[in-house]
Amino acid sequence: MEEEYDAIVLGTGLKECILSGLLSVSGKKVLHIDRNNYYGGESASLTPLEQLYEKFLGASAKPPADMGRGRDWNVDLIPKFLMANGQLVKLLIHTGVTRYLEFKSIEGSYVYKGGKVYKVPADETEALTTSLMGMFEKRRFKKFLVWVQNFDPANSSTWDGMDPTKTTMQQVYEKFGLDENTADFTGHSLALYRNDQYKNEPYPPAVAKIRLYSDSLARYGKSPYLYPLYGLGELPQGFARLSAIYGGTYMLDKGVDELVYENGRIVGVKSGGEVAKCKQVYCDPSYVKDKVKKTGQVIRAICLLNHTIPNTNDSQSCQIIIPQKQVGRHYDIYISLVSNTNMTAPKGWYIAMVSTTVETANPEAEIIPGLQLLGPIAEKFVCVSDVYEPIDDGLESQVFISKTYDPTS
Ligand SMILES: *[C@@H]1O[C@H](CO)[C@@H](O)[C@H](O)[C@H]1NC(C)=O
Ligand SMILES: *[C@@H]1O[C@H](CO)[C@@H](O)[C@H](O)[C@H]1NC(C)=O
Ligand SMILES: *[C@@H]1O[C@H](CO)[C@@H](O)[C@H](O)[C@H]1NC(C)=O
Ligand SMILES: CC(=O)N[C@H]1CO[C@H](CO)[C@@H](O)[C@@H]1O
Repeated sequence: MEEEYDAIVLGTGLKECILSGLLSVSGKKVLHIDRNNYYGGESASLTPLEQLYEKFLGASAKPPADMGRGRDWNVDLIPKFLMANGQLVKLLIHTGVTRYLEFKSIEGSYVYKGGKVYKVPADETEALTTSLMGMFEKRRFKKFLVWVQNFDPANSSTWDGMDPTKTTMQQVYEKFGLDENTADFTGHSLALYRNDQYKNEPYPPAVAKIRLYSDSLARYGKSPYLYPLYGLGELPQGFARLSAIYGGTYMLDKGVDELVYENGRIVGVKSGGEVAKCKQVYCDPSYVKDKVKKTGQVIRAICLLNHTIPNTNDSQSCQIIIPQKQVGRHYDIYISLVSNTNMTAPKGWYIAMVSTTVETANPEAEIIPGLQLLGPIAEKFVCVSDVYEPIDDGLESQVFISKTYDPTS
């Protein structure tokens, strides 16, 4: 380890692997280390199924025989869907990582209102046929969607008299006469905000997020979301391969003793008694406990089902968002479902995830509204994890730390 690296990346979570891929492509000399002997860190996909049982229920726990072959399962610890027209997909195409992966479209996008599950209406046709709203509200919502589609920050005649620098999103809802339920599903299941703060801010970012949703939907039809075959864990590996092609070095199963600083600035990483020199470090919070603060907790329940989720038109994969207000909370509850269509479970089996930001001392009770939508659950694995973020921006030390994954799907 005599040479000096431009950057050392610690941890092989998705964010870290994207970084090392991009750094390598831009000509930087990168060393990538992970203490685990597998890719993905906290966001790994576990396979075979036996690994999931061992992790949550102990070394002697075994899945029942009717769950099929263990290696037909790829269970994401932190499942995430990709917006078809979003930044990550653009990055995958731009870097050519799409060569190593195959994606499928998620079949449905749903939202919870007043105890029931509804398909999310995202274009003008769907707006007019949805049972989510009454007849007059549908027309107002359609007018709103048309305005969103035409909005151009550079052309004041598309503003409809609403100054983008001064008008809040709440005022936009009021201008179109949209009621609180419509605002609720627009903000949470189209714009994907996690709470209601955006309502008091100027509207252009919210409009851009709604546009992203409908443009993504327009690309594939059934939902705006994509998901890799064999699970999200394929993504970090795709970026790792990219990095390797451009000369990046990967070392798995290698512990990190400490980060070495001179005058408050990073100069190397010590591992196995040796120091590898570097100019920068990029890492997840678990490698730098002294430079992060805990900001909350996330609860996630991985649920194995032998059926699709009721009221989702038998969708083989889908997302359901439960907006906070619908169940008297501050943060939304997210449900995702993947299955055999995505090569993550044997035929006839489904993997659902229910997740949210913890708000009380009894997190398991908080996800009950989500669990109740799933129907009978064959097996449930629950985990509550701490959320960390860096205490500074890293410019001085040149140690750049990512945030823990949020509960969104
Ligand atoms: C501005 O928007 C109006 C209304 O949509 C449109 O007719 C006009 O062509 C646009 N002007 C420019 C310069 O894009
Ligand atoms: C699903 O599992 C339940 C038991 O949890 C069982 O009663 C039912 O028959 C199973 N359904 C199918 C389609 O296998
Ligand atoms: C339900 O799914 C079927 C088959 O995929 C599709 O033809 C139909 O339009 C869907 N119905 C609704 C209400 O989405
Ligand atoms: C690309 C791919 O492997 N698609 C499979 C997804 O699952 C469906 C349904 O089980 C299969 O028919 C496809 O071949």
